[in-house]
Amino acid sequence: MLTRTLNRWASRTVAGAALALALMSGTAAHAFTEEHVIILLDRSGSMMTTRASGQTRFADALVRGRDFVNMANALPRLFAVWSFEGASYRREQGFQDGPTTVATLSRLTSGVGATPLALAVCDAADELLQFGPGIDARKVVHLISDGEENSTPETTLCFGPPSTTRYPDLTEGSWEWKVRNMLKTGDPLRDSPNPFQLIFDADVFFNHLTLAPEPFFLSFVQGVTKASGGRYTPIDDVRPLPIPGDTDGNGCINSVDYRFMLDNYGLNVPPGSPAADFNGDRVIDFTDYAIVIANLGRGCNAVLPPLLPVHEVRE
Ligand SMILES: [Ca+2]
Ligand SMILES: [Ca+2]
Repeated sequence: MLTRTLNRWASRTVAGAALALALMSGTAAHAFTEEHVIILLDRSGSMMTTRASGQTRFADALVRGRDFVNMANALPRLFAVWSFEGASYRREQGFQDGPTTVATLSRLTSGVGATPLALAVCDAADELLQFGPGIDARKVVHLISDGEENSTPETTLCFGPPSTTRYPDLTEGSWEWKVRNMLKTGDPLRDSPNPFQLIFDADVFFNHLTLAPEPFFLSFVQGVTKASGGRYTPIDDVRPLPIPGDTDGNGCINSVDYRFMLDNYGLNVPPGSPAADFNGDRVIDFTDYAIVIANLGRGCNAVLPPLLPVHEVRE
């Protein structure tokens, strides 16, 4: 299997070179006609941790996934859904439209195993690079996870020891170095000064009391999402789940959020506030307007349940 994988990597070098030329010509950046996304959902055992809201991380991860799919977007999108747990990942759904994806996300259940995060991210990146040749698509790995890599098989290309140094100075050969390279160049063993070929989004559930996942992991995810033009959303177990359109983070989408978005309307970020740029494309425009309108009223009239102690599951 490794040999086959290696051959596939080698054969892609030509395609990678062609894409690099397209990027350097300066045409690809503004020529996107579609967006292709793989939603990468962590099913490892620790996702059964109960958050202060009373929901498990996994249940809230599904809400985040559905909110992401339902969010207004400037480009038409196709989504695939993969989940990972134990020693591998599952393709839950191939590239489909939004409603199909929401239905898929609603039927998933959590597992009990460890976290093959590096394997899942690298193979999702590989699949995205090969999907839809000839389409100028923005390609996005959208990770929803609580964990650090700990079970990628040794026989796979993105296996490696943890980096001993913090992002951006990643140890050569570490799994973080390979994942970063893969998202950047399509080759886990090759870095490049050129822009990332793929965008990396990450929702990361964490516990600020136990500092899990560890700060090295969070700074890695934050660094790579930012460098690739993606979005990083840390989700503390004791805080309400973020809702698209919430400019002040109080868990309720109301006229305050609407007015704040209008005050920033038409601006690039900066000087516009990133809090009003709900889709993270560095401009506050009709897409952000549509997002706040679609979510108006969410979380506002609820009598919030008392916060429960977090019941952490380690895996
Ligand atoms: Ca609000
Ligand atoms: Ca925006």
